[in-house]
Amino acid sequence: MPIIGHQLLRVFRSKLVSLLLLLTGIESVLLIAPVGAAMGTCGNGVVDKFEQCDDGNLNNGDGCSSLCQKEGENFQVMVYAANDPPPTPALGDLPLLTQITQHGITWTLATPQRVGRFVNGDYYVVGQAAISDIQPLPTTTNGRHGSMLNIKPNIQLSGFDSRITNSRYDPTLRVYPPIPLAPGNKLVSSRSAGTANPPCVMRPYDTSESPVASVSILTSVDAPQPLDAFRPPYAQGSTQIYWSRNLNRQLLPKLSPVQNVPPLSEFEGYLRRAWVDSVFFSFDVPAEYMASYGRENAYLMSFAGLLLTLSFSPEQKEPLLVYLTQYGIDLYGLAAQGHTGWHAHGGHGSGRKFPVLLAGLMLNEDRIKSVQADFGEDMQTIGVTETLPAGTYTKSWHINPVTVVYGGHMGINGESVNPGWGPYEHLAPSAWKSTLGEDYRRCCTSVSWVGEALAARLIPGMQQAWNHPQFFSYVDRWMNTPDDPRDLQTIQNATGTSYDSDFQQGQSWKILSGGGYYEPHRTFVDEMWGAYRNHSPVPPSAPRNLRVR
Ligand SMILES: [Ca+2]
Ligand SMILES: [Ca+2]
Repeated sequence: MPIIGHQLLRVFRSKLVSLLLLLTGIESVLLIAPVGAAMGTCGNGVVDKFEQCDDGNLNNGDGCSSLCQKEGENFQVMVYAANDPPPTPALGDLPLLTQITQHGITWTLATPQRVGRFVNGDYYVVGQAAISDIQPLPTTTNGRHGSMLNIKPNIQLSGFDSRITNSRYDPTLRVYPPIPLAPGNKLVSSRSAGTANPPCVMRPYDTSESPVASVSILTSVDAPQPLDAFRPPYAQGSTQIYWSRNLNRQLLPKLSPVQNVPPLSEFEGYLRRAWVDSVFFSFDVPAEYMASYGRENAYLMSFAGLLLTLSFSPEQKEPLLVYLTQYGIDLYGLAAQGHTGWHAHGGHGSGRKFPVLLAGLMLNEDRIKSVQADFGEDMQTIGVTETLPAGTYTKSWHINPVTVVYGGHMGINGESVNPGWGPYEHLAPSAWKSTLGEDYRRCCTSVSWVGEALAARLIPGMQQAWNHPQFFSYVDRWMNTPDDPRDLQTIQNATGTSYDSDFQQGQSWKILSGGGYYEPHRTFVDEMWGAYRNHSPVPPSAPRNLRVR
């Protein structure tokens, strides 16, 4: 009975509000929008299903919105289920706003607009709108705080900030108020760093190359969205909207934690804001929260991906799951619109395939699962069919009949770019044209892949969807086959380069253990590997056929 009573009260209040607005002539749209039909219990003072808060009123701007969602940065990611789907707000239920502020960026609307939020908290406006002001204001003189209307895939240029290096800044990509928005438009607005660029995420004593601090995205849609709608990708032309009710959360394992488990909140913090990832080399990434290098990107995916395999409750996992899925949707949106991907180039191309496949699996979307794009992990892990030619260098990790080699600095086709930038591990070190590949194999790729490969093994279906078994074989080889000292000595004798224990096989974290890298919980991935990979049967790692020269 109380529920019915509340609903009646809610309907009464809504009609009263409608009537008052109608009488005062403020809001004619309410004539066609059944107020409160979908959100019947908001305003009854009780936090009901689908509500983040309920302050007993339908006012906006007091911390709890007319949709009973927490306002501003307090917005809460909720678990929505397909068998009990969330409502789609009526147009008149959405807050009518003239200003939207997110992550330090404020958009002012020329006229009041109906404003909703996607499941991750990002904002949308319904229908045509005009942005009359942005703060901080995009500057015309020195090129700070740039906004772009939609991101054109694969042009490798950015309009965010004139200090973006390597000729990747293009002022013609910038837009300035007044900016008209029509459904399908995504206004990607940035806030520039001050005189000093922010420190790197997961590499705190280095400064990011990107002068961009943070990015917020305002999307225009043609109608109010259900409460569980993901933001459509920021890539120009992408309009697909997925729903979090369809997330296959039951696929995620519920493993017992290991000793050093990072807090979910840390990785939610990195991933909550939009990861804009179109320009290769990360020259324009929002550096306050996004990794500035593929290695750190893959490390971050490793930590976050493995966190999702642990025995947190669905409610605890949901924010991180939603943020990671949104990143995967955004990356897929770029690839689907012609972005060629994140190719092998040292460690720069790592860390993108995992979030795309996670999104595909979680949303059971075949198009995403079969994404076509370059990924560093796949270009840098190459299967080798033995038997090796006579006289070929043989390392202790060779296991007949099939093994894998590192693909080199630019992967399988690297030799065509620069001598020594392709596969080299099948050659004796004395025949290596460069140690560049080996340097980056040890410093900047293998170590960061361990966690994402393990997470992909642990999430049912992901290893299959990855569709590149060489990656998994390679990571097994890296982790389960310690460097043979004789190999290291041979490399040193031939090239003059020695690799100390921070750069050796069998671990994922020693590079993190000093020199300004990520310190807390650095052994998490290795502990997870020990608990959940070493227990599985692995190929024999016993040295055989050692040293032919
Ligand atoms: Ca309520
Ligand atoms: Ca309120």
